[in-house]
Amino acid sequence: MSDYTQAYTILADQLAARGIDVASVERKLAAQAIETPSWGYGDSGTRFKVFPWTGAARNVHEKLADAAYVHRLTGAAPSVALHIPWDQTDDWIALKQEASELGIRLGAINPNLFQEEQYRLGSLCSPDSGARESAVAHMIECCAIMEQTGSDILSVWLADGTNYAGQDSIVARKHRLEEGLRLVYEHLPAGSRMLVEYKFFEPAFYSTDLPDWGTAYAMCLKLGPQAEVLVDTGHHAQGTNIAQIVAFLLDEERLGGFHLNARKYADDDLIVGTENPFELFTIYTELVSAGAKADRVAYMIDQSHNIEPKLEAMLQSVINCQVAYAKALIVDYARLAEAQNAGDVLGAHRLLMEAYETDVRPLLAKVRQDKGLHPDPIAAHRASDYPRRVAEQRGKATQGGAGYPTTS
Ligand code: PSV
Ligand code: MN
Repeated sequence: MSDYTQAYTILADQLAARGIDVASVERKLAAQAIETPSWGYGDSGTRFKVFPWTGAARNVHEKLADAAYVHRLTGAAPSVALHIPWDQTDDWIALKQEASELGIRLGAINPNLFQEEQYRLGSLCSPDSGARESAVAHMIECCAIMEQTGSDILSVWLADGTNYAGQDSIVARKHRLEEGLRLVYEHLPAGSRMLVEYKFFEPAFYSTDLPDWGTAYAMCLKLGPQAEVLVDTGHHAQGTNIAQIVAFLLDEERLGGFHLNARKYADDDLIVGTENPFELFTIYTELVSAGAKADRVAYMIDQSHNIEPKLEAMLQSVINCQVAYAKALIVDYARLAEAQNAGDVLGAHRLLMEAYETDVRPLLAKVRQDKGLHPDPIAAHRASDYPRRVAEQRGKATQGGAGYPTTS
């Protein structure tokens, strides 16, 4: 959209007529920040095939450069999450400096507890004490990395579980999980948080040690105030009401953050807001309704791009989050509360839909232009020579590239 100004004027007038404080909405949109994942910039695929992408980032430096590019175009992606050891470096201070020179920050640190031989039966929950000790040591090493990078989130996801009934004691595994997380918790840098992520199945198929938000929440309560739940939107059974989980955790002040993506069948890791635009909107309405309780929430994308161009996919993800947030910001919450209290079932529903069906793109275009950005990041990207330059410099891997080789 190049000429959005007329559409913006009409929209701003309509919103003002609905009693919406447009200037306040614009300020909130200007402050929106979404962290992108280093692994989303490298080659990735399914267990069937990794299709190498010409220009995909091959190492952490190229991933930082790509993340900085996404931030330059959107003004809304100021940090990048790292996965250890995929993004291992021998000089974290230098990497932090490199990020800062590129105009971004190093964000959440994600320990990898699923790619070593020793984790065949799990990591923190494994019956093998050696595997458990390695997992704890790796997570403590990640806490030390956080001290150097200035990261304030340790993002914990375990692939732990069992494949067959009777394979291991579910209760013994629970006890090992508690013990392992407790040992790591003690090493969290001051002021930082451990975000505990759950996922209902995969790679384990019979039982998963952290299968749902309730289990993650219970672990966080046992650990202490620096532990909070991470909701990955792709980690639920079909039909789960994620907005309800979000509302509960926000109210309990234990929602630490998100891994945003879209899913249709399993943990598909697709572009957020493609399959699930309405779900994303309802999640954002809970966040907006929660007011200050949502201030601590970290918004992180967790996607792996298999057949789509990686940079454009990441830009689209950020944009889709902006759209969902903008729509949630223009809900008339006062009238909504009145309708709810009056038991006006469909009146209340229509108030939400009124916001959802509003085309907020002119509003976002205005916010971007106010920041000195192109009003349409996708158009800016398609006109940019950055993708062509990196394609020339980096070429194409001959087989599955560095980073995240397979997703499911
Ligand atoms: C697991 O599927 C997951 O969602 C976890 O968040 C990991 O950190 C991420 O993917 C990358 O492996
Ligand atoms: Mn995730």
